[in-house]
Amino acid sequence: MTSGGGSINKFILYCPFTLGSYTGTYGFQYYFDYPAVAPLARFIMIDPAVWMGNTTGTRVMYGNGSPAQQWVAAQINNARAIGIPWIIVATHKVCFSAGVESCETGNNFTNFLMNMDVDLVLQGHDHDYQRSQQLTCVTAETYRPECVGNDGSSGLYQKGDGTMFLITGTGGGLLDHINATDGDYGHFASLDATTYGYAKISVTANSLQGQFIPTSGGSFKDAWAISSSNSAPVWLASSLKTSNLSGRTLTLTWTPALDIDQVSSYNLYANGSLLTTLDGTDTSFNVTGLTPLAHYVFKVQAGNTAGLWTANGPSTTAFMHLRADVNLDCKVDIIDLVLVATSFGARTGSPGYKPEADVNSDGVIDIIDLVTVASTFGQIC
Ligand SMILES: [Ca+2]
Ligand SMILES: [Ca+2]
Repeated sequence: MTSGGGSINKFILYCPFTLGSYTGTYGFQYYFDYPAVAPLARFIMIDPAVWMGNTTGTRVMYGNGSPAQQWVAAQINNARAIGIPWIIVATHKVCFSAGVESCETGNNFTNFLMNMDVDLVLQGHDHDYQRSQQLTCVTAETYRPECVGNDGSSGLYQKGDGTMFLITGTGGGLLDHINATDGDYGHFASLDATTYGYAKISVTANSLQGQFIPTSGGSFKDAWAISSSNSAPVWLASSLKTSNLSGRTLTLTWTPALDIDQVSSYNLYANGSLLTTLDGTDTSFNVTGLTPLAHYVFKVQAGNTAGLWTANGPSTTAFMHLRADVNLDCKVDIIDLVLVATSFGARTGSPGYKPEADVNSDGVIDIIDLVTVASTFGQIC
């Protein structure tokens, strides 16, 4: 049925639809709502510019006035009428791209999707990864600053500021390349052609959150979110780390959360109990009064001026002890010094290696570990 590549009929045969029910013709032009009950997103899966035979004349056209474009409009309007918050359209081919492919789906159809306020367009064809700005208009191969609703540089977009296009052609065929001199290049906030992987997208009533998950080739990552104005802050590529660990104290440091308006507060938790509430500009805190030789799970959540809080903030664990207290008796003394000396020279995997005597955890018990014990000699928890 198609030329120049794979057969959609084989795809249909070996990848049957498993997400409940759909409307239309699977593999060609159809839609489904997710989740099936009380749906949050409508996925409209269509085939603009895909060949149905062996000549360009068999391409499926979605240009202005075409029945195919009218079908898409009807499904978008219907989704809005029944209260589905997110509209996601998927096409195999692309229009604007900084990869190797040209505008096949058409400027008219691409502008139609923007005029219909589609939130997200998922695409392939180009063997690379490209996350666009939020755009309200496009002319392929031309950078048009007046079309930019949100440039996507922070990773956080606001729902309604334009349509975001996500090309994830990073599975299957060999990766191609990104062309930084392409006329469309400026309309993308994140691009890569070094890493195979897939896009993971989570949907709630107030936000779409996406990640590029690398699987092989390189280590490229990406994270983004589209939030509505009544959304909690979001954590993109977030982390919470500990440092300066001692028997009763440590320092927590986190990457900032993002908010359409502003992050106004952070809540820190230890083993599920609120430790403290901090200002939204803070990104670290010295925790005191902890229990020596106890294990902790620390977590941070972000709140905004509307009083909405994240629930998926980053977390980390810590075991409270003096760094050089090898035998964990809450004292750094001659016993610890002897334990390090006894294992001196041992490396990971060798018989004499004792991880607890490798004070700096670098895989070898050496002078650095000995000096660490000596320099903190006499400390107690
Ligand atoms: Ca000790
Ligand atoms: Ca060491």
